[in-house]
Amino acid sequence: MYALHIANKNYSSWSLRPWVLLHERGIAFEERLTPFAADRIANRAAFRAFSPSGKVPSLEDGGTVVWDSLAIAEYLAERHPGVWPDDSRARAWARCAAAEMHAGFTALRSQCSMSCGVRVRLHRLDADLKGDLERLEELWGQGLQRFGGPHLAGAAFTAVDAFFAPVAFRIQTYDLPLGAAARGYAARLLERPSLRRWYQEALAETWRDQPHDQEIRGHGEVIADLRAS
Ligand SMILES: N[C@@H](CCC(=O)N[C@@H](CS)C(=O)NCC(=O)O)C(=O)O
Repeated sequence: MYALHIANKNYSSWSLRPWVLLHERGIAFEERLTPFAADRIANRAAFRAFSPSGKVPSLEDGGTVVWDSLAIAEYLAERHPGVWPDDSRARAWARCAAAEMHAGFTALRSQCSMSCGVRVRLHRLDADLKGDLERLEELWGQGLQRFGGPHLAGAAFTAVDAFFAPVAFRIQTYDLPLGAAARGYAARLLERPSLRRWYQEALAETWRDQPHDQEIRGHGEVIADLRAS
């Protein structure tokens, strides 16, 4: 059976991508969660026990280790149906959109760090963040319209939806100003049993990661904390 190494569900946006993809495709796996250590050097050393980059997620399949979320999606796609859309036009679009998320949206990722269980009022929406939100809205609108929804590349949940699942949590945490179509898609994602489960497990965590929390406080005011204390 696969083993998926992840970190804290509250904070680890990269971990969420393959975790939700495995759940949604009904692929059996064992979850191995290692919480972030406050000391980043110690953290890297601890994570290197199961991931050559010292980062999560990392998937183990017998003697094979796959240590990047996009590489994990491709590894799974070689072994299981439905990871990417069946239609080749939808598949090309989905791969581009997932790769754009993987390599881009840097203002969204850095200014709206994932923390599922808190609610934050941002100090400002700077031009970079506005630009990312505009692009997000354009991209999601295009996918939903072109492939008919309710998922980004058609009727089925595929890897591209998994790549944007952390953005749905960010929209909820930061109440990001987006139009009805984008907000509706994010809400639909968060209603899925897999993401509800991730959310409940994130809320139950009592670990706090100072570097993440500090980053969040640098960009906004925490107005609610719904996590277990
Ligand atoms: N490109 C990698 C990024 C992985 C990543 O940055 N993971 C974060 C967790 S959300 C991490 O392990 N950070 C620990 C560190 O940088 O020390 C992927 O897609 O898997």
